[in-house]
Amino acid sequence: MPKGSEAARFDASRCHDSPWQVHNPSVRTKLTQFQHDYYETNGFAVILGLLEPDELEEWRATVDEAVSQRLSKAGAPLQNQSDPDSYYAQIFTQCLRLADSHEGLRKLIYDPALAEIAGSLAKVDGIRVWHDQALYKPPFGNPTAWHLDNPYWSFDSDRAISLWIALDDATRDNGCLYYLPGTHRSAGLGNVALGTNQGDLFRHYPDWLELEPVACPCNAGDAVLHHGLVAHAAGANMTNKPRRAMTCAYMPDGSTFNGKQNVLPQEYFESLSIGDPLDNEEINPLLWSLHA
Ligand SMILES: O=C(O)CCC(=O)C(=O)O
Ligand SMILES: [Fe+2]
Repeated sequence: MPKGSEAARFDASRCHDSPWQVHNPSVRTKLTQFQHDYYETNGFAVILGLLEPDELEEWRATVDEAVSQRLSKAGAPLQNQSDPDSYYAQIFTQCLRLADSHEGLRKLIYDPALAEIAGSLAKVDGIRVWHDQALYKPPFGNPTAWHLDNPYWSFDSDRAISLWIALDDATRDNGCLYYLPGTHRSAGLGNVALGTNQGDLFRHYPDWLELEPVACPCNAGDAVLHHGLVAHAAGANMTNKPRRAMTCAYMPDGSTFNGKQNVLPQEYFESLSIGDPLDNEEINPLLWSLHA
């Protein structure tokens, strides 16, 4: 069981016996005990080689197409490019819930194998999709400030989890992810909007200033999973090429409604009362269940 600062270091050793590496694509839903223990302790875990080269090509082509479609529709909701010159629009091109409108992407995102990976790492009985999102950091794009994910969303859980798949190599130069290990265990409701100050989150959590951030550089086709309450960020893109990533945020079946609208359609939002369980099969389908 990895412990303390030793556990926190992410060492992307790509040797054949690396505990982060997928060895056999047909059993990639079974992560190593090391990955499970590391996630429990630190709130994030890496899967090297999640996508095979031909799968990576399919993901790239499908996500690129879905993003172009979304951006080509004037005034389309669930994207952040209405003012492309704003600081926020230059952190990343963010397109949410692409699986709703792009069938090819829906097939990729609704893959029960991915949900099983998320559900087994999170140690829950059932996993529902919260939202997918493409996050393309543009050339010379702004950094992604330190933040937590779950406090943005409409349902609360201490076991929400996100899957972040690198479609390009993500490096310290172009905006790889960074984590503050173990913060999922001390996080509260305090959070920040993604703004121009990288460190605003630490106003809520001054004790976290003592923690050493862990960088997670990874290759295209690798994936990182993180707990909905672990503090994370991404660096600026100092290169002249985009850093593309496709993500899916998952919530445990039965997570509880907290009154925030976030990405919920108006009618469904208005029908909910605080404390209601996440159980809407149409909007947040159950993608994997331990007992299925
Ligand atoms: O890709 C990024 O820059 C940030 C990703 C992130 O915050 C997330 O996936 O929750
Ligand atoms: Fe995030």
